[in-house]
Amino acid sequence: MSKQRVLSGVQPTGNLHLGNYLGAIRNWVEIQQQYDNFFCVVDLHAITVPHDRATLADNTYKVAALYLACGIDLAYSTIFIQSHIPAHSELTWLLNCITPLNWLERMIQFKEKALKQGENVGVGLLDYPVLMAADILLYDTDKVPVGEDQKQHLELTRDIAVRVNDQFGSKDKPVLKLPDPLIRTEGARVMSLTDGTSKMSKSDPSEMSRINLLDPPEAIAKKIKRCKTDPVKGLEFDNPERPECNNLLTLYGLLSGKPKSEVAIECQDMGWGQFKPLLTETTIEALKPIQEKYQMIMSDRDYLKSILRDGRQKAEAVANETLARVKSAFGYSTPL
Ligand code: AQP
Repeated sequence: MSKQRVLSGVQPTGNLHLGNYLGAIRNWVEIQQQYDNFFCVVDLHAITVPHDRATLADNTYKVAALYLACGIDLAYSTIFIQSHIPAHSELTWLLNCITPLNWLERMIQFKEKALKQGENVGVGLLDYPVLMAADILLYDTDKVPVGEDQKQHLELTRDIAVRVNDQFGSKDKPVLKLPDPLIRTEGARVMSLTDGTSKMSKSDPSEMSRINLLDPPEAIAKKIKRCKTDPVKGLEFDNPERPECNNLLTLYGLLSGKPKSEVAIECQDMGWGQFKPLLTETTIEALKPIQEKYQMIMSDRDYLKSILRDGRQKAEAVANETLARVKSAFGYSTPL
């Protein structure tokens, strides 16, 4: 029996942080042996908010290098760059034409990001989830490992696929495969260091709100030293009055590899003065091997480019086949 297909990606919109790692990439690494995996750097998504043309290409390579540094293994996984495969944009157009506008206007991420951009909000930001649906559906994906913030977009992807199948397929011959989200409970939502009620995010204007995977030890120490806490003695999980406490304990558990029950007992009598150095040391140690491997990969750009070239060829073959199937179902003639 062939393996089920997994697809996921990260935008090259800035420095990848612990949320991207614990909510997404680390889970990809853990499950990769069981699946046939496609991991893309979603650089078409990166221009849905104002971007810097001088850094886009470089950031894209850096994210690909981080995938490898975090443990993505080419024996099980294909890594490629989204914009190198035109089928992503073409399927987006076809899906746009069958997606009701009000489905997109309902998306929480659109509402949140549109608020920040005011009058300048672009059509691309509204259309982001359709591009994401195209990314997923092109690969006949079975499972999409993402953080909890992407759950609504996954539901929309399924709704779009159902609509295509209803309009252009038949019960025994669906056009598109319906994917399922794969969301871990622990690490699904890593919160900001400066506000335990909002998610850690690349676009937060405050650098102090996140720990980046490539932060040097001094920066990690400074961010944890200054992160928001509370005046209560003793540390505990799951107290809604103490969101920062829950987040920092969760980070400690995930980065140390200790189960929640063990962390709860270890930290129950600690004050912040004792806990913060422990979290600092654990974070630095957890990120060290990733940072070392990243430097090695980035010192050989030709090797990285050859991986991405191979990845493109493999991914493009699958994507083009699906695109042809959808175009035929929509009633298009085959190219002459
Ligand atoms: N705080 C988070 N906790 C858990 N998972 C997270 N992810 C992002 N933030 C957290 C997961 O990382 C993957 C890639 O995300 P993305 O870069 O494509 O876009 P995003 O979700 O919008 O991430 P950011 O950091 O918040 O970027 P900006 O600020 O540019 O929007 C996804 O699987 C996501 O769930």
